[in-house]
Amino acid sequence: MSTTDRELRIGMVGYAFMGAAHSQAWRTVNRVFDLPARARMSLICGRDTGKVADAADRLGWDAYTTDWRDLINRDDIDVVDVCTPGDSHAEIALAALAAGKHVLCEKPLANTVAEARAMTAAAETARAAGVWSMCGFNYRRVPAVTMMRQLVADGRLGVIRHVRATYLQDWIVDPQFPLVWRLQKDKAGSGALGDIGAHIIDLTQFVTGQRITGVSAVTETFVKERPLPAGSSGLAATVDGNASPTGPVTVDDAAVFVARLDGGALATYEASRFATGRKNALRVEINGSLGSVVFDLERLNELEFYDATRPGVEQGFTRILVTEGEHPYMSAWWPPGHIIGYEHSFTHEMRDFIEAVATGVDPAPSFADALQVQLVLDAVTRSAEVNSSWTEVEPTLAAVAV
Ligand code: SOE
Repeated sequence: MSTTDRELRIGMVGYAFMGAAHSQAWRTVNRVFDLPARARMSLICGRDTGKVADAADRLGWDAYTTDWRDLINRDDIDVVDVCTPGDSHAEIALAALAAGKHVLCEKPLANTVAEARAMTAAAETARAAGVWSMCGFNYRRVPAVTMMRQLVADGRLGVIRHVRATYLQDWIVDPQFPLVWRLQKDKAGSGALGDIGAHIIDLTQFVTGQRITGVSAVTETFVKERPLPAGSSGLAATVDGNASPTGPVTVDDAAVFVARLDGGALATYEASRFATGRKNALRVEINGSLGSVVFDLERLNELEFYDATRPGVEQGFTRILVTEGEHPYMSAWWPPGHIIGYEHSFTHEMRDFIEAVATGVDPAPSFADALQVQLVLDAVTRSAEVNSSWTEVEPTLAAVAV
């Protein structure tokens, strides 16, 4: 393993789901990959003293603080890892870049295009001083997804005609599920669109090398009022002057859109939190003139590949088990066939971030790449608001059997 004594001292803000996933990756990355620097889990930050102290102990951080500005101002922190809800990404990342800290920021980059533009401009300025930044679209780092990109880049699919992407969850199907931060626009920026739609936007652009140039979209909020979480403050909607135990959902529950990509492909996207039975179901299919490839997160060690250049009698979708040593990232893990999981994508993300920062090259996806995703999110939201392309179906006069 690595013999380097060079350290990158990490300060992470946030300790919930993404904080835990990033902590696992920071703990593991130097034990698996030989890198020019070692990540030191120096400081974790969270607002609640008791909870962040517990997180420091449980997740393996040297120390903790409740003030992210303290974290940023310390001379013994080199990297700021932003794992907070989207409403604080810009403030924290801008301050960290100004303080000369490298930044890894969770997706989506920001809650608005304006914030994303400011973060991208600050990242451009910081880059000139050798300060690097990256946005954490982790699914790019699933070996099968990286291999998907290689198949397209190598021309194995020919001209890309279709992109078909869905990201489906069902954790808020119950109308009694409380009004958590992900369901509040001022905290999350958007709902399923920005949370999981951002992933399939980034992933499909990464795999095809094409960018989305236009969209036509519909969004829906199926459950418009939800119980307030226990201990909510400031959220209590009042009804006739009396505190109401519910509050308004201010984000989309589902977003569906068609898109054109700049290489000519036609694409469909669906991001929903109401796909009952689908827990974290991300699926992307790319159809080209010479073949097709399918990635399914529930079988993340595999790709389905259709090679239309094979003799007709041999044609059919084949299953590629992406666990060989020559597959992306896999030589660092186990022998062929010993599969990896969701959390490995974060370890690969930290691997690439550490190598880029330690060798002084731009990590990908950059804030500029993430800004492009933000621009697509914004276009989808604006399209859904006006949706001028929406054509009503003429109602029939008589009831018809459907
Ligand atoms: C939403 O529940 C979520 O946690 C996303 O925020 C993550 O980005 C995704 O990887 C899993 O689902």
